[in-house]
Amino acid sequence: MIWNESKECMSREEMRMLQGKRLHKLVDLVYHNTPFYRKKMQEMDLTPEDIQTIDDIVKLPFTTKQDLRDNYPYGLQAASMQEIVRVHASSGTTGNPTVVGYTRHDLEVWKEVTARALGAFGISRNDVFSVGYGYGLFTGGLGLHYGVEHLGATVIPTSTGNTEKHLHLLKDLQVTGLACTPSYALYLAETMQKKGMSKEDLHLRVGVFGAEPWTENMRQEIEQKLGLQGYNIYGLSEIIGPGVAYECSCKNGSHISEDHFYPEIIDPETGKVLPAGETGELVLTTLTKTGMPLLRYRTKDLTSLITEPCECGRTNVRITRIIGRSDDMLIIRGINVFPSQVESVILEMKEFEPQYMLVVDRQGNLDTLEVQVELRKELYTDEMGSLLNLKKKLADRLKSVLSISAQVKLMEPNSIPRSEGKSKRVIDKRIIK
Ligand code: DLL
Repeated sequence: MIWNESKECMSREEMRMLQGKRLHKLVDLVYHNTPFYRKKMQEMDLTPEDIQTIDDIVKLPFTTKQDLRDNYPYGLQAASMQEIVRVHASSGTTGNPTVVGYTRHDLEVWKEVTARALGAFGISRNDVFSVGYGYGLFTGGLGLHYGVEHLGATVIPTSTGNTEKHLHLLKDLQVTGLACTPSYALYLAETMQKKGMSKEDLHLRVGVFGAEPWTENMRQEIEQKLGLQGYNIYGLSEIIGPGVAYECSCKNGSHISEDHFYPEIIDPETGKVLPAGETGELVLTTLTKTGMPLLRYRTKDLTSLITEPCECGRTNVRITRIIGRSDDMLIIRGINVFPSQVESVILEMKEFEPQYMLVVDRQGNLDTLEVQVELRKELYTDEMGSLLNLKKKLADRLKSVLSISAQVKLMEPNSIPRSEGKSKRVIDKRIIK
C-alpha cells in the first residue's frame, strides 16, 4: 500500500521544485529565529535570498551533534516554548543529552512519515501492532505509536521491560505487527523457544526493525524464527525519530521521505558532496520542521544513495543499509573494521547464535581483536577436536573478510548479555586505558 502517493511517487522535477521552495522558506525561518544559524550565515556572507533552489543547499553550513551540545538545551530551537508541545532527548555516552523540541506541526509531519513507512511494510487497519520500543525520551516508542494510530491499525503500547509478558500479549491479543530493535527480536525468539512456544502459536506477519545497524543475514534469521516479513526503518531523534527512511516490499534500500528530509552524502573527511552510489556520511536537512529545524545535519551514519527508480513505484531516493557510524568504525592495526562485517560472517555459519561481542585491546604496540561468539545449544559439545576446528573455521573466514586476524572465543549458549534496546557489541579497552 502506498500511504501518500502524491508525495511518495512525485516526478523528480516536481520533487526538486518542492524541495527548493521549502529550503528557501526554512532558511528564512532559521535566519530570523535561530541566532546560531544567523551568526553562521553572516560569517559566510549568506542571506536567505542566496538560497533559491535545492542546488543552493551546498552553500549552507553543516550542523553537528557538538553544535547541539554546545547550545544545550534549547539553543537551536526556532520556535518559542509556547509553540513546543513535546520534547525528546537522546543520551550519548558522554556530555549533555541531545534535546529536541517538537511543535504541533512537527508531530503531524512525524506521524505522517511513520504512517508512510508502515503502509510500505503492508500494515493496514486490519493489523494489531505491538510497539516494543521504549516509551519515554527515546523516540522509538511514541514515534511508532502515533504512526500506527494515524494509519488506523490497532496499537498495543507494550514498550520494553518484560519479555515474557510481551510474548503473552503477542499470543493472546493476536498481534500481527511488531516493532523493536532487531537484536530484541532475536531475544524474543530465544525466549519463545525456552518457553516451549513456537512461531505457529503467534500470528505475526510483519516486523519493523531499526534503531541499530543490522544485516541481511540477521533479517533472514529473524524472519525464519518469528515467521514474519522483516523491514528496515531508519531515523534519528535530531531529525525527528523513526520514519526518516523505510523499506518497501522490494527490500532493497530505504526510501527517504524527501519532501521533509533532504539527503546528501559527503566524504566525512573533507565534507565534499559525493555522487549517488558512493558510500559516505549521510547529511540531512529538515525541510519542513518548525521546532528545531536543522540545516545539513551530519548524522555520522555511513551509507550511499540509490537514485534509480524502484519497482514499487515510489520515486523517492533510497539509502542502502547503514554499514555503521563513522564514530563506530574501529581502526584495528590501521584497518577499518565495522561490527556489521563480523556479524554477517557469524550469521552465515549455522554453528553460531547471532550473539557476539568484539573486544579490542592493545598488547605492547599491537591492537588485538577478540571475537566472542555463542555456540548453538544443539552443537554445544565438550569434544576438543570439533571445537578447535570450528574456531579455526571462523577465524579463517573472519580473516578473509576483515583482512586482519582475530582471536575467536567460543562462548556457552546464553552467556553474552542481551539488551531490550540498542545492543552493545563492542568493548574497546584501548579507550579505557
Ligand atoms: O534510534 C530512532 C529510531 C527508533 C529509528 C526506532 C528506528 C526505529 P536515536 O536514538 O537518535 O534514534 O539513534 C539514531 O541510530 O543515527 C543510526 O546510527 C542508528 N539507527 C537508527 N535506525 C537505524 C537503522 C533512533 N534502521 C541512530 N539501521 C542513527 C541502522 C540505525 N542504524
